[in-house]
Amino acid sequence: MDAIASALSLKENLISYTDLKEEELFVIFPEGASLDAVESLRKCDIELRSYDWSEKIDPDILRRSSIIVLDTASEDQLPSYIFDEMKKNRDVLLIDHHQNNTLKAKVFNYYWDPTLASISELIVQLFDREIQVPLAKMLFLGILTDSSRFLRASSLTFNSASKLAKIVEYENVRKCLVKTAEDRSLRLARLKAMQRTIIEEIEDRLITVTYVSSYESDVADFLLKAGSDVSVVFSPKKDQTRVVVKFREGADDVLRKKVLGPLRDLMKAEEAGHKDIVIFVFKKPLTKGVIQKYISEFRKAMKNRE
Ligand SMILES: [Mn+2]
Repeated sequence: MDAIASALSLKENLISYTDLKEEELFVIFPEGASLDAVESLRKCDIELRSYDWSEKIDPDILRRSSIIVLDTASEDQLPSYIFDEMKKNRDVLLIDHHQNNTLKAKVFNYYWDPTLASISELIVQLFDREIQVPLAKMLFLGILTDSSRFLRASSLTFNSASKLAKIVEYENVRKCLVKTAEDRSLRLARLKAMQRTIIEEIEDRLITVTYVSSYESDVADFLLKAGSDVSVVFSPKKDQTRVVVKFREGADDVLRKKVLGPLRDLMKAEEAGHKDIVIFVFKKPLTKGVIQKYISEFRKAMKNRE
């Protein structure tokens, strides 16, 4: 949604502020539009088909053009003929906000700002005249989707949203967001995690330990919200096992040591993170049975440190 809104709005912008003509600008969505995006737009009374865009472009036209690539983090999101042209074309500009962007190292020019919650919020700032209602709705949806409804947001996110809220009713746009299939698997992961959660009490503090195969970070947050002081979530992946540890704000060092010490001894894994989040990456996939054994050893070790 963010990419669609940004691209269509940028085109509009370039037409109003430069001498570029409508027919000189091509909007390409190489992966098409996602079903969720189309559904959101439909609920907001916007027909994406009524806009001028395509999934492909003639490689000859591409070669003779300046290229702006929006909201794209890696080359797998692009067909190879576009990526190959991007690598060669000096007149290319990548604009992105993804934390892990591997594409920027491969192109001549980029603007990369991972503090942006969305590209849409950046594009809103480019307009200095009224934004048309359908584009305003799209940009608002782009911001809402990428910021997880303002869960990740900066002053720029709010500033742009506020500009849009003067053109379209926030409540009407919010209603256009669709529940994605992901929502269901996320809910399932949370419920499974709850079912498997064990609760330890150490000096009045509540520590929850569980395992899920995906959404471990979200599940760790969820367990904090549910009341834990520390949540420890094991997650077996194809070629590694991750353990996400999240502390409630204000957790003290004693508690940190009691939880992280035994995990370090047990996992002997690479560790990254900051104050309230620590992630261990163990370079081996573990089966559920082995993870359950690790969890019970971890419990014992925590108790022994008491
Ligand atoms: Mn985005």
